[in-house]
Amino acid sequence: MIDLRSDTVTRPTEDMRAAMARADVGDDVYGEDPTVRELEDRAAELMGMDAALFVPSGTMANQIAIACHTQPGQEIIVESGSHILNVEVAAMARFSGVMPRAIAGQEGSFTAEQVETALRPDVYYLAPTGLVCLESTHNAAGGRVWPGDRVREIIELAGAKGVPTHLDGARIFNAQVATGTPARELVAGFDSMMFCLSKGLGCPIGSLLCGGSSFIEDARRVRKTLGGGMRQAGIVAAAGLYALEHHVDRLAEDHENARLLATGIAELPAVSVWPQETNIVVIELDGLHTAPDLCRRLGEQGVLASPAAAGTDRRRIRMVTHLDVSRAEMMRTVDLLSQELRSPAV
Ligand code: TLP
Repeated sequence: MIDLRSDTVTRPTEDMRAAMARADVGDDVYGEDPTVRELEDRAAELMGMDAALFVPSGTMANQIAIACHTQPGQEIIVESGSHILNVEVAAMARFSGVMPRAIAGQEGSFTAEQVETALRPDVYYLAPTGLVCLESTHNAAGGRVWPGDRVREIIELAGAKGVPTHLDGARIFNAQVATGTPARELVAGFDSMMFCLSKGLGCPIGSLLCGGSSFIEDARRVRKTLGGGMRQAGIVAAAGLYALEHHVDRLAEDHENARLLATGIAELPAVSVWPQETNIVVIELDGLHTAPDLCRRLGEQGVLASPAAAGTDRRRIRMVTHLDVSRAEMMRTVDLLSQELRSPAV
């Protein structure tokens, strides 16, 4: 099976498993797991932030950040296609009592002027803006990297208004590799950020929430509230340390495989391919085919893909490259797509 549904589908390599088996562990709820501490210190250092917290998932990392930065009854600014808004089960409403104010971006990013308009003035009958969230790379926009100048202008504007900023950097290392800019520069100025180990980095579990020391102290309390305090978590943290050492630079191969796919099918009839920058390829179907049908037909022939926007889109397919797919498998996928798109839909 060539599984391109997501970069979350990877399985730990033999070397990663060996590192996990060797991990020195303790009870992390007592703060006694040396491997978790090492991972948190490494994450904070890589992001140029004071501290970091190891959490089970990207969703939990984002939701802890929202809970720590905001008060119930506030609004948070998000992009309309963002993961926080669309694929986190309305958790911001359930756990933090905040509402989203969505800005429609272009290719996943918006401007400081758009933020200026979305920020609520200090009027008693309006919900105050409690947080601005960006996402880079932007998943639903096809793995696009937020332009650095836009990020800086928004951070400056939010700072001037006293509104904190959070980055959903689930795939920040894809952004690092694509731009050649170290992650710590891409995230400079944000009050908090999170990145995932369980996507392109190939770990089985885990994300890191990074920020200032007192923010991370609060975050530790909220993590426990959500049931995210883990015990001998060093077993999985060891996979994270291994991945940060061995699986970052190789993301370039995933980007190259995505490029092969995107360019290989660009000229086919009945499709257009979104601009590809990292490891996500979005194929827009403009003919007779629908995304669920095409995904089913590809699946029957050994290639798994999903309709875009977490399965809700009937016209777009998302294919994601990762360390468990090879260049040869990408060529096979291009061949199969060529056959399917040239034949009439059934
Ligand atoms: N994304 C998953 C699905 O939920 C769509 C995927 O397959 O891409 N932020 C971003 C930008 C993400 O893409 C994801 C996961 C998350 C947060 C949440 O991470 P997890 O799945 O660890 O909760």
